[in-house]
Amino acid sequence: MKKRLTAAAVALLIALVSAGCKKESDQAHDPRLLLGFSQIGTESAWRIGNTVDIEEQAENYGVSLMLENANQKQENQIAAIRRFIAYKVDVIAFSPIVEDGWDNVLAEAENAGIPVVLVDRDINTDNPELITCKIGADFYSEGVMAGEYLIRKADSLGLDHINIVEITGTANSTPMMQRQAGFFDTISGDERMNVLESIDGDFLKSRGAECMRYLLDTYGDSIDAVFSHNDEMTIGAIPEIEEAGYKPGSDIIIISIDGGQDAIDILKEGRINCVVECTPKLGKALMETALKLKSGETVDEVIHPQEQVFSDEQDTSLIAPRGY
Ligand code: GYE
Repeated sequence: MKKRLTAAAVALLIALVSAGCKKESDQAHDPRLLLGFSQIGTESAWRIGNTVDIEEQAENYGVSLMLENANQKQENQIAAIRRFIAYKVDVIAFSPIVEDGWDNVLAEAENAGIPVVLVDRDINTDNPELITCKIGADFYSEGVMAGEYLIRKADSLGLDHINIVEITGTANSTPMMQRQAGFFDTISGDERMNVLESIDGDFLKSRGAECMRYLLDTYGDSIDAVFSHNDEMTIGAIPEIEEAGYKPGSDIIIISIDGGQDAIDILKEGRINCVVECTPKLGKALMETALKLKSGETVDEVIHPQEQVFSDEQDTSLIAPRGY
């Protein structure tokens, strides 16, 4: 009897201990998807809007987000991706500041069995298998839309010659290369269009101002149009044009890309003529893709958001608040 009671007590003890252990380990294991995201930096309203959207959508979808800001440096992005691998995240996402130089770190992610999603920008690689999905705008089409607007504007003003200056985004970045290619391909068939110079403004407001000052000093009166690859550089350039004694929007045609609230407000004032939209709201598609990857579902290789053109051809007072 004594022996049987002892055995029952031991069995009960084992059951209690193992139930306790199970509970503890359940608590330690977070069933939520763990997503590592390396953001480029904070260079523009677009970028800040993109970060906020990704944070909000992670919250909405119950995704646990490890967010790292690279402060405009590729080496910081590479280090962040290595930390995500060491941390064994479920999915890695990043917005590559430039296209080249990612193969080694992405091979490390592949060896660790972690899928990688590109957000916003693209990379240049000999091994496209390193990337499972690309979520971002069609930058070439944005350049085309900017060029088409300029052609329509030349038609409506009856201009027979347009001297253009281009302030470009970060060299070797996807939006810089594709916006330029789309724009050039569109205007090159039009004999009225002449590009005086393309200059690197690095997507920064301060550089936009510096570039514009230089362009005005160099070409003065002969500038008819500015094509700027983002709102920040446009917003930097406009006061320089005004200080030099010209009216942006009438003396000089101003075309921008992004469509943040500040640029839209300037469009409404008539000091910008055209803003091609580039939406930073990529968070929903990112969360849905990451969740599918975690559960082993197939995902779309490329996801492009829908984009539009805002310009002085429409009633700009009807443009809804932009949210970034
Ligand atoms: O246009 C610019 C930003 O990659 C689409 O980067 C993005 C660009 C955007 O800083 O404002």
